[in-house]
Amino acid sequence: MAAACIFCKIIKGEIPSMKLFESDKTLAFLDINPLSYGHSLIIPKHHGAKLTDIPDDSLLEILQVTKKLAAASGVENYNILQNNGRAAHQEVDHVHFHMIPKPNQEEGLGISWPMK
Ligand code: D5M
Repeated sequence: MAAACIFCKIIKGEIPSMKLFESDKTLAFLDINPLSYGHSLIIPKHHGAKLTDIPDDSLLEILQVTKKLAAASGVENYNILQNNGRAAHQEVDHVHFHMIPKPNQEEGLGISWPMK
């Protein structure tokens, strides 16, 4: 944990979030500035700024959770995005994966949160 890190504060419950999933290694919650309805962030509880700072088992669980999150929400079209470094538009220095739904007319907006 890093005392000044906003995502560590979310993990510790010191600032609020819309939690979707939590395990001992992983937390998923809604992005505060969504690019689309259901835009969520999946993060390791282990603090690290860059992808290379995160243990492989934690990265594996993040992808498993991301997959389940998309399936549980009924979203078939989505982007997974993970930014490293300022030049790559990383704003928060705690590794996070964006899951950004791309709803279309066929899917509608029948997204069910939180993930069950
Ligand atoms: O994306 C950082 C993302 O983090 C950006 O989409 C906003 C989001 N964010 C920042 N603060 C919060 C809180 N407090 N709750 C939820 N989401 C938050 P990056 O890839 O670093 O550009």
